[in-house]
Amino acid sequence: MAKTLKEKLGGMIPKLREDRAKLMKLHGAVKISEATIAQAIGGMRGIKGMVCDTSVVEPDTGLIIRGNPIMKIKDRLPEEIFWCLLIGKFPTKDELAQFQTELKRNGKVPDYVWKVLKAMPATSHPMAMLDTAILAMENESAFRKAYSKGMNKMDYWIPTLEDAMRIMGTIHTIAAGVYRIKYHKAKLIKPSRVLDWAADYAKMLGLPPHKGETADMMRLYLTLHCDHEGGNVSANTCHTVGSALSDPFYAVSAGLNGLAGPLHGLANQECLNWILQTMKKFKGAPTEQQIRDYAWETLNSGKVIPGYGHAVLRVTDPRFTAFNAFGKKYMKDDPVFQTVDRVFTIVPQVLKEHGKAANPWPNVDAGSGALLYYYGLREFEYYTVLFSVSRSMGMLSQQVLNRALGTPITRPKSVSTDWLWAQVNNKGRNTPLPKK
Ligand code: HAX
Repeated sequence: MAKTLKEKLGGMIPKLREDRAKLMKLHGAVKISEATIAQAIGGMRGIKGMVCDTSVVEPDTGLIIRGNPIMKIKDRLPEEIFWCLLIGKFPTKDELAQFQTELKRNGKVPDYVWKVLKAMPATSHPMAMLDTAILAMENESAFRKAYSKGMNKMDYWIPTLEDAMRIMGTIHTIAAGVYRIKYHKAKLIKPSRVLDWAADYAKMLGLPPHKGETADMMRLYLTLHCDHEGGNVSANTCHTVGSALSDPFYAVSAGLNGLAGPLHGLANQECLNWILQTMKKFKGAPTEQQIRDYAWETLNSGKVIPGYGHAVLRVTDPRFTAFNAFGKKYMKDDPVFQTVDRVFTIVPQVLKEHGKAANPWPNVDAGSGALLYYYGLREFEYYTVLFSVSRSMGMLSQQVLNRALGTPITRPKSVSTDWLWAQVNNKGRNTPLPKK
């Protein structure tokens, strides 16, 4: 019989702990980063001050999951990706089958969660609904129960993994329920006993199957958004909240609240909105010149062009490339997809001329909306929920590993503006302080 995820992880943890302890003891004083005033004011961009082993994002290559560039593993199932995020290798066929069965065993959404969702105002944003549902489910937390009974630190990862399985087992069902409740799509569709995670999600949303293409698109979507190292807003928030030993329901809900911001995950709803506005303005798929004009109009009105730019990447996001290739294969004549593709040829030039964005290239959010729209998911306010279902894999795997390694509570040092001025003057600059 294949090993379970818990058995596999349990077997790895002693060595992970030993290696971490050795690194701390022998090399803890090695300097890895310095911070400037610009970085302290500018969102700590580029300061290396946390550890994340599930994935790395390099400016010139994009997302790498446990050593695998995302383009090489884009056709893997999301369940395989979750396993790999945690274990560092892909599961065997038997391990995968067992893991999928275990996820289904964790798939019951408590009735009170549906009641909470149905009680929310009709105008609630789908992200507020999803995050509320995850938080409401905190009542199920195995970590909280074990902690309040008294638990050895060495065992923290065990109920954390149980909570992770519970969240992974239910989040797609909850997310589909959010969609059907929010957009009045008749009754909820129950999870299947046989479908994989992504195909089941597509089915529970009630999307037409398009001869299996919708499920394929969903697998790709959930695989590509799975993780993006540790410093982005959602991962970092989840990490910080979890570091206080708040259980995964608290931490993931908090991380997802960060994902709901327009500079982060909400950009995908903003992106399709921008594309559709362009099409509306020019009555159909716009020409290159029309896109150029509209891009300048957006920039000149002090707004950002959603889906372009990145805090770390300095090339076209490979995840955008993967979505674009899927679109070219299945919907090359679709006007929304054609507009996305045309925008890709124009907007980077415009952003370069504009001269502000450090990265003029598209990020993951620039392309995904056109695919969702094509397969019938037209409520683009909902798109960040799909992103969240996927990103829960990264947040949860990071949290389980952090509990296994005993990562301490996060507590960076903040400084006051006066202190910054004092540093400037201590360096012999003697700049007069601004008047208060
Ligand atoms: N359109 C217009 N201006 C842009 C821009 C864009 N797409 N991207 C960056 N800029 C501007 C910034 O607003 C900033 O202007 P100010 O100096 O006036 O403040 C300047 O260029 C420098 O910013 P940067 O260093 O290039 O970018 P940041 O690291 O500060 O921010 C963002 C990265 C992703 C937030 C930014 O590029 C942006 O706002 N993009 C549009 C929104 C978006 O697509 N977000 C999704 C990102 C991917 C993600 O996290 N998904 O979840």
